[in-house]
Amino acid sequence: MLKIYGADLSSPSNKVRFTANALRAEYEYIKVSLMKGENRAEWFLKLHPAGKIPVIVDDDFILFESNAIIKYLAGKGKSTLYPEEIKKRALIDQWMDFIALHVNSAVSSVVYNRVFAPWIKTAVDENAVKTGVGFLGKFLPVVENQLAKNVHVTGECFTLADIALLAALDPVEVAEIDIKIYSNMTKWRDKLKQKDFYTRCHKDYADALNKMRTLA
Ligand SMILES: N[C@@H](CCC(=O)N[C@@H](CS)C(=O)NCC(=O)O)C(=O)O
Repeated sequence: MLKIYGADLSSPSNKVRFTANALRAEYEYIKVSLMKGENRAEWFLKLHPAGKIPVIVDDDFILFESNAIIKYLAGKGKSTLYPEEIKKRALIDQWMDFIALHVNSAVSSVVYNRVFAPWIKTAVDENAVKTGVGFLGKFLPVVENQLAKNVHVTGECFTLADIALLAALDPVEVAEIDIKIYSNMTKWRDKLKQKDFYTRCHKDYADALNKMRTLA
């Protein structure tokens, strides 16, 4: 059976689980504790030489990088989440790259410095927060404009690009990033958060974080 190695508070891991759920794929979810350094253990470094989650193992096939993983899963299932038609696929790739490079990286940087760094008592990089918030102010309006014109990120159909954006935005409340000003994106997000693929695996980011805080 497909194995997904990840963690509840990892957006890329959740992205993989959202996709597997949307595809109705059976899988085993194996939690890897970054706090305990399990990602640096010898057994895990055999799966990912840089010690990062998520990773999947599908029989004897090992794959890391969440976008590569979700494309593989959707491709294997011949799903409309990632259609074979070359132009449709190119547009999904375009938005997935945009989300990874301009949205997810900025959200991650703000989350790390506003939430995780103080918690693990590491120096907070205020400049990184400022830069991250600045990038979001520049790039989220592009997504908002796209969602003002389309039901989903690439048009009418729900695709991997929607899953990628949903996962990237998951920590915004915890990191106190205000996205309510983007009404179309908020409407799109609220609707998708009701869906089975999301609710089935998702421990609300804030809940999971609070639980970890009480264990720390
Ligand atoms: N680009 C990668 C990002 C993976 C990543 O940075 N994962 C984080 C958790 S969200 C991690 O494993 N951090 C542990 C480390 O870097 O030591 C993906 O999309 O899969």
